[in-house]
Amino acid sequence: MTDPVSTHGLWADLYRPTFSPADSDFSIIGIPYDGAACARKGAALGPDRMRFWSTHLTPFSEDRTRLGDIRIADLGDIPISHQESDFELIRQKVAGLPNIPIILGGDHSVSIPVLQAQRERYKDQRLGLLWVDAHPDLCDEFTGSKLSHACTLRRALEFGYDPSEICMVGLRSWEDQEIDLIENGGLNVYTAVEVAERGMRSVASSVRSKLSDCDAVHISLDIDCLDPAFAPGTGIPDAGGLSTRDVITLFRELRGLPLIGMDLVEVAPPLDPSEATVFAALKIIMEYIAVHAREKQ
Ligand SMILES: [Mn+2]
Repeated sequence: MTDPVSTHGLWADLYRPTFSPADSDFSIIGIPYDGAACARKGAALGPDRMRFWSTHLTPFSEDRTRLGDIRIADLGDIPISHQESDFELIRQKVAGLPNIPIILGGDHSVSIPVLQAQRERYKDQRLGLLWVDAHPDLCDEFTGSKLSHACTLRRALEFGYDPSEICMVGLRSWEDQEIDLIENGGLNVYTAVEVAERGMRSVASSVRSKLSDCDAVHISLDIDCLDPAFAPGTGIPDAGGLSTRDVITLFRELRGLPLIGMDLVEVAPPLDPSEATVFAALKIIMEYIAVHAREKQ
């Protein structure tokens, strides 16, 4: 899992083999699956490359928050051979965690059981969802499947997520079957254009106030939220997207919110020989961890 030139241990030294979920802040689980991706595949290799390069990260965020007191349990991968039955295993695993899950995709379909598990863990509570993606993934069915990566948020609505407590940031690509929900579904939509024109500070502050009454907030982040200039290594790169800086600004503004987990999906290392996409994903994960570390201090 490490290479001879590693400068740090796995997950920037925040992981120890002896850490268990019960005595750690975060559980990392990889889901190396891209069988539901409709275009270019490669996201199945995301978890492996993210772990590999995490050994070159330092245990600091960019504002010099020390992450050294954070403990990460890495529970390895859940492989998928049969989507329906193995998604049920993911749901059970995540639902039983005593700490904060960070789930590494895989294509965005792997978030379906994660969102279901989070809904279960926080049932009867106000559960907000921050959806950061180029796409709404609100299709009822796509390429003949209800478990397509284009159906993830649609399934989440069926699990009982309240549209008024869902904030969608970075959207810029639509399927016809999604338009009615986007325009009339009561979701909080902040398109990539709006971020470009208003600035992320302003958008993030709106997101923050929308989610401020929630008891728990999950983040689902598709790396294609970023402009292909920042993250070309993804199945469907869509121009006109967010900058990595925008996402870091958004996360910084989440301070004080009850963050209870994140999935980060669609990182496809074979589609980006520079591996900048993997490093962008790692930066986002470390800044997410830093939001928690600042609360803990
Ligand atoms: Mn997407």
